[in-house]
Amino acid sequence: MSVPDVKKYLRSEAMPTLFCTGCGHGILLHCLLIAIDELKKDYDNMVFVSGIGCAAWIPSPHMAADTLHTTHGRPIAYATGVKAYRPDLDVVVVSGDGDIVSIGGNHLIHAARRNTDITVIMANNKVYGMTGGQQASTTPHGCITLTTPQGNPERDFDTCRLVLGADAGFVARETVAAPRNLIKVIKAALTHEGFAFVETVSTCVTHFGKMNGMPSPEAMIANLKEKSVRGTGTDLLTKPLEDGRFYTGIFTSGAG
Ligand SMILES: Cc1ncc(C[n+]2csc(CCOP(=O)(O)OP(=O)(O)O)c2C)c(N)n1
Ligand code: SF4
Ligand SMILES: [Mg+2]
Repeated sequence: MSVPDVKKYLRSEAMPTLFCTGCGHGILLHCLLIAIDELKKDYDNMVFVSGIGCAAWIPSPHMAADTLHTTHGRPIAYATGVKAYRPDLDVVVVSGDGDIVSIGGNHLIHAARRNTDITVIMANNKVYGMTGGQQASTTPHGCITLTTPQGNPERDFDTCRLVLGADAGFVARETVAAPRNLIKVIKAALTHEGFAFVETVSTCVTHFGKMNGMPSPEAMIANLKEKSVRGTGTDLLTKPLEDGRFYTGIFTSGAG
């Protein structure tokens, strides 16, 4: 299998990436660029919007494109403004779970409800990575974080289910342990007309993995492979799995 050379999409002065060794955000960046290349997208017609956090660094500073590095929790609001003013542009939000569904959850559900024609790629590393690994609304029940040393007493959001409940037309989840599938999902999202949501599961190696039995990037990848269960159809999301397992795939790609 040949892999496209994506260096032309990157700012060489920003490489190597700012991420910790083995962080899945780098894999997501690579997969996004391959998807753009394989679709032969006009890079000059695309705008990438992020908030604040490690994941928010995926577009900026790494991508040699028009990028908006905005405020924590608000990338979807900025992206909505860009799309409203310039509907001809392809607007893609790439940011963290904290940005998109914790502090930014309100913008997420309303963009889904309105069927705003943007693609939202949420890098779900299960914590607020940049600030030291605090518990987020995506931290699974029982997991140890900086702020839940006895284990998280709360349950986490299933963000795919949340946006589906707000009538999102395209909803998918994939992990960084399945890059070829992740590329396919991103390609499908980028070609979907209307609101498209992709959750990319990629646990934070530094702040989540080490506290929850995944001390290395290899252990994180092995865990994601073990826990992800492939499937399609929206009814999957109403049947949560046990033992930390979760569904991956395109759950819906109909009209929003
Ligand atoms: C309004 C506001 N609240 C809090 C912060 C502090 N802050 C910066 S990054 C961040 C966490 C980012 O988490 P996430 O979006 O999940 O990205 P990650 O670093 O995990 O990839 C927080 C809480 C901030 N910059 N602005
Ligand atoms: S702190 Fe976590 S999310 Fe941030 S770069 Fe390191 S491994 Fe990635
Ligand atoms: Mg996060």
